[in-house]
Amino acid sequence: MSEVALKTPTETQSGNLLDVQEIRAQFPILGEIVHENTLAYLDNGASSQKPIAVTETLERYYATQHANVHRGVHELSDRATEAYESARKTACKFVNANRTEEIIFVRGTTEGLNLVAESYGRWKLQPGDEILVSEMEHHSNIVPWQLIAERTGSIVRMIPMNDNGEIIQEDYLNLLNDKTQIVAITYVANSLGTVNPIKEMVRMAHDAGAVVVVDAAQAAPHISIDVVDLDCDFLALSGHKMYAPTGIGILYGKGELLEAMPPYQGGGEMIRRVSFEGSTYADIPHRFEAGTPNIADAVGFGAACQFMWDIGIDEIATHEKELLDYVHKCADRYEDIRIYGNAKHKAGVFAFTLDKVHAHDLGTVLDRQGVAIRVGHHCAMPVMKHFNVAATARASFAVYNTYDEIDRMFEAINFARELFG
Ligand code: C6P
Repeated sequence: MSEVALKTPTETQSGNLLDVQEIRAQFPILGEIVHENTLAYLDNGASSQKPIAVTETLERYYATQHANVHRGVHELSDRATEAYESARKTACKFVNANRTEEIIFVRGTTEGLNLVAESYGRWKLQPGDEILVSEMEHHSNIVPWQLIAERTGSIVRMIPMNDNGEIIQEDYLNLLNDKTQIVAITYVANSLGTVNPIKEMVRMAHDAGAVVVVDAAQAAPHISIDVVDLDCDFLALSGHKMYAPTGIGILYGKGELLEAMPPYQGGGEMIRRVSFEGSTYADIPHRFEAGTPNIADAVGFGAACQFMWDIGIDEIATHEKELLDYVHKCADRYEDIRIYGNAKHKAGVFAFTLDKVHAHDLGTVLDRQGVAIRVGHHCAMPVMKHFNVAATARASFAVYNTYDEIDRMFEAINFARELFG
């Protein structure tokens, strides 16, 4: 154990811009007792908890506004349509898109990425074309590309990363060529926390004539997203990781691309005219929203964006950066902790293994102490392969987490060390 001077939690917190206790009071679930301990919820990368502002919005929506959207001539249908379309405007502002039509409500990042692969990919890809996907992607940003590659005769190529968990930019540049049609990259890697230089990577892809699809699932809770500044062509994110309900997310696409793309699914809402001679399709965004959408959770998504704005996304990022610095400093004291993901720019995630204790055993011991983390391959098997490990433990942070919870995690790790050591 090396000597590292740690800031005490109190000192660190006093320097904070946030009143974390006041924020915690907005999340009743954080007071839950788990195995006779107060919950320390450090599994936000999997899904964050929901503030009262979001749950009350859902209750109000169902109590006073609900009907189907875009269909009825009655007052409630108007209210529901107004609430749903107003959520789209909020989502548009959240990613700083130019036009609300560029925002498609989807179930989450997975559906957003599949939509792009199925619609844009099926339309554009020819045999021999190449799709570049980084080694640190979540399976959601690998498998849809493999599926469409199989059907179109195109090829998925991996952009490698180094042992710090950073994309090797030289290799990326070398892989780009005139056959590259699509580059699919994550903004923040869920298994490592790496923040990728998206703007620069988009510029390089565009120089090669490729479009860029950004997986922003782990970025949206931590980083202010600006699709105009990034100049990405598509960007997908999940509401449930950024304080919104489950089952809702957004896909941003550049208007001129979405307008030219074929529909993804057929059904109500997405058509202009239907006949047995053939059908024509609605304008964007409705062309890509077949069937009754997830109205209530879209409205909840809008409330979650407002929740984050009320705190300030930069303030959230600063607080989480302090937590991340703190957890790294704590871990440095132990020689038996190996950290995965030492990129220069990181957000939200601390992934590690403990010598002599399997990640799953560690997760179970921590759970008995009330500390919730995630263990496993994190749907990023290529990352596990890179580091030659079957599973890691991962603590992932949200705005309501505290230094005290990190201390509790290390106390629980000490306990596991004693049990298994
Ligand atoms: N990662 C995690 O614990 P969905 O399931 O569609 O909301 O998100 C999929 C997804 C896509 N990309 C990244 C970078 C992600 O982290 C995730 C979800 C969770 O890390 C569940 S595996």
